[in-house]
Amino acid sequence: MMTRKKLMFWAVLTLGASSLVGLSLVGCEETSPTDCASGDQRVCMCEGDRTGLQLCGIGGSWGDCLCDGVDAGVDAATGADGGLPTDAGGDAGGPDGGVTNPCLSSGASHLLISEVATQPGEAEFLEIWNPGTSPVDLSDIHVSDSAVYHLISTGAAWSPGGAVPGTDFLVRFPPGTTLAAGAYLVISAGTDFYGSYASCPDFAIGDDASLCQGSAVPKMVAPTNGSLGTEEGSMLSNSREMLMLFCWDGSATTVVDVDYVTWGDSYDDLSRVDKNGVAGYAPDTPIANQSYAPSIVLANGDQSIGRCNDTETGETTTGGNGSTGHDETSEQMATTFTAQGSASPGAVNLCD
Ligand SMILES: [Ca+2]
Ligand SMILES: [Ca+2]
Ligand SMILES: [Ca+2]
Ligand SMILES: [Ca+2]
Repeated sequence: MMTRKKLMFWAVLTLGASSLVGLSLVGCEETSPTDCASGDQRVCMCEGDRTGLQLCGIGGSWGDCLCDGVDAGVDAATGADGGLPTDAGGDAGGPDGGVTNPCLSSGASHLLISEVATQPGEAEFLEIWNPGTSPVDLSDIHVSDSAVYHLISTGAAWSPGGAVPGTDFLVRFPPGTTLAAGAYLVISAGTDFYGSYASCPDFAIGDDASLCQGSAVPKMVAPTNGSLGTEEGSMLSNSREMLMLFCWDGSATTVVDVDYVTWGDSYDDLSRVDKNGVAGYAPDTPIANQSYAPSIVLANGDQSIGRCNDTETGETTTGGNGSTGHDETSEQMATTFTAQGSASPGAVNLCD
């Protein structure tokens, strides 16, 4: 299914290839009427047949074309000025590298993986937290437990490796999903969420229909070359695993890391990621050097692992693959995640 954004992307690219060159549309100050939804983005043409990015503003009007991340000028029709986007770094061309990846300037950096339950199988879930003071649009936000999640931007077919790929997943939020300031969101990966927590999750992964108190639980979306997984109750490995929350706009050649957690001391190259040597990325922290969250020990009364606050202790803030240049794989997860005696899906962690 093509999203509205993708349709626009292709429509404008097609137009650009056939008719924009030589028509004095350098800068492409868009004067078309209100035909978009606030927050939509599309490619526009800049001088020298390069592409820029155009954002739909409040009221449904396309704003100015941003070329090299810089407003190309004042809109001739409206007199409005599109302003300058913030370059969050990470692109290749100095202050701005040409087409601005919207993931680099979104509020995605304010999202955290806040709690994970790996066992028993019926109780598996992951929780996402927006600790910021503004709502965050989750339309381009993906989550995966696969160390090769980044291959989605290359168009590679889903191939997470390992013996049982049905226990791995790469999913995105349904377009238009937002997470309010301070809010939590729960994705069930188990077989009996209500039976475990007496509440319903916000979303579910896995290929089976999921009901909670008689109502269908919305599924996360499996993008092209992604997967919902097929092994509910065995999606989140008890012993060693990773979760990467990441942003991809569906067209950029690289993805942007948002938050990451790995657990288990007996790691392997499927349970921790290092994009060292992968084109377009900075090296991550070598997997042998990555700090890791504790595993749940049921015999100790553990129900989940979770964050007690939003401080990403030890995380390198520059030169990484994150949305604001952070190296998400450098966080001291042994410090920031602790075993929780009471899971709190959808609510602030008790940190008991
Ligand atoms: Ca498990
Ligand atoms: Ca898994
Ligand atoms: Ca982090
Ligand atoms: Ca919680």
